[in-house]
Amino acid sequence: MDAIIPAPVYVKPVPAESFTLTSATVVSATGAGVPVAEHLAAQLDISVVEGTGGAIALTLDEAAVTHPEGYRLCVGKERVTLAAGTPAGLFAGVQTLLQLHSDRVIAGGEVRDEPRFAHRGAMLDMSRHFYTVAEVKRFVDQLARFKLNVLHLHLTDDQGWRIEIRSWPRLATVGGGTQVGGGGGGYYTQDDYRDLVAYAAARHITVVPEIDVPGHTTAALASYPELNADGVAPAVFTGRGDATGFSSLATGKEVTYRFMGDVLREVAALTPGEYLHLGTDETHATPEDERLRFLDRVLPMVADLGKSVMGWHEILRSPDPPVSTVPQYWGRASSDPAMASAVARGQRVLLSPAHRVYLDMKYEPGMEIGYDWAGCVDVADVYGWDPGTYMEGVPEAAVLGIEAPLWSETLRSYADVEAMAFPRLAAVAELGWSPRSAHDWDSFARRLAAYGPRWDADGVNYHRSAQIRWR
Ligand code: TNX
Repeated sequence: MDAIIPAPVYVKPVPAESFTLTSATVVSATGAGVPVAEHLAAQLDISVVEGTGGAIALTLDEAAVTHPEGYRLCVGKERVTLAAGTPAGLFAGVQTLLQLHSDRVIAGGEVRDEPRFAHRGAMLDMSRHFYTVAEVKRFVDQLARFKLNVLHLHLTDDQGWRIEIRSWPRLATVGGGTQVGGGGGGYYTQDDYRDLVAYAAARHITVVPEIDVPGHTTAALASYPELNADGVAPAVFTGRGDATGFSSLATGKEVTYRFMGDVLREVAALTPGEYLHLGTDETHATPEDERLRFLDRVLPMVADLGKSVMGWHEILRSPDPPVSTVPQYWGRASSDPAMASAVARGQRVLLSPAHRVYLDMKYEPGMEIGYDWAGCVDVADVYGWDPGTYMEGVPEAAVLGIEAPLWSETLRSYADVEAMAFPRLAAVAELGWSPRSAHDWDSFARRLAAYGPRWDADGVNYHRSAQIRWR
């Protein structure tokens, strides 16, 4: 009961009331609760009945909670009851229940819980190194355990275009043909992507696809000469691109807008979530006046598709973006006038300060993988800030949430993804979910150490940070 990550709002352990699973234990649910019950049943190797009579009973009841993702969990000797107002709330409660379970015993007591921020995300960069659908699903499974609810996919960059666009097929077949270091590469067909989105949705995780424009576009430029200002396609790019921001779509050509319209339409049609991410970072190769004109034409395309825009915080350098536009702050300053004025005009923001949550930074000097341009970022650095007070002029109510990006230039395999993501994402999850009053490094470090065996059991290649006393 006292080891849950992220820490719940309220926990009352009653060890004498622990519940023991037997071969007869069933989980019950009705209506939209049934898929959540099935998820739990698969994890505990028990069965589901429709109705209200299971020894483990899941109930949809809006009156039981004060937040759409909230839940109440009571574990007694005879019965386990979990109530929430939505399937997402039940799913969050199920994650808590699973953390209370060990060796067929569910620790007794009561939990009441709800999230602090709406957006609790991680980003995977499959452009610099490609990850298979199976690998991304594995990652999704691990996000779900910590109540993370957004997966941002960095689908395009200089080194690779990773999503099939039927009206521009060479993007995937040419632009997706390689990656950092050469060879390899790959792309998701539209069916692959749909499958991934559905898999995430079943775990109450929303996919935010990123099409990074107008810079970071060599893969597109190599696929179609007409997208280049000089009409000549460059070679595909397999370097790390440490001097980033060297490519640009031809923002002065009409074909570029036909391209953007087609790509955004196809991606929007595949994406149930509210947001499309347009990147817009490091556009050093795009003249600023052309960049503004480009955004002035492209932002309304997203609105016309019924979606809202996310972008790296450089998106704030655009003429009057819709108030729904969410800038993702990746700087290291605690004050940025553009962010404060965005908030003043009603925009909400996503926080990803690089020295706190960039998962491609090394944990400590001397690691083989990772960058250190934002410094080394060990678990205590990830844990040691408050998104609600981090930025001047950005009060907690303006913070949509936090997100930890994992850029892939230096990564060699999916095993490296796990080492960089875990345990740091557990700290991100606690910052995103738990009330500030629960924030306590010593408690978190102890709970994290206790979590290690669960990662071992899942076969997760987590990094044994020296800051934690792993068992
Ligand atoms: C900066 S953060 C980038 C990425 C790189 C990353 C490496 C951002 C919006 N752009 O293109 O992969 O640094 O840490």
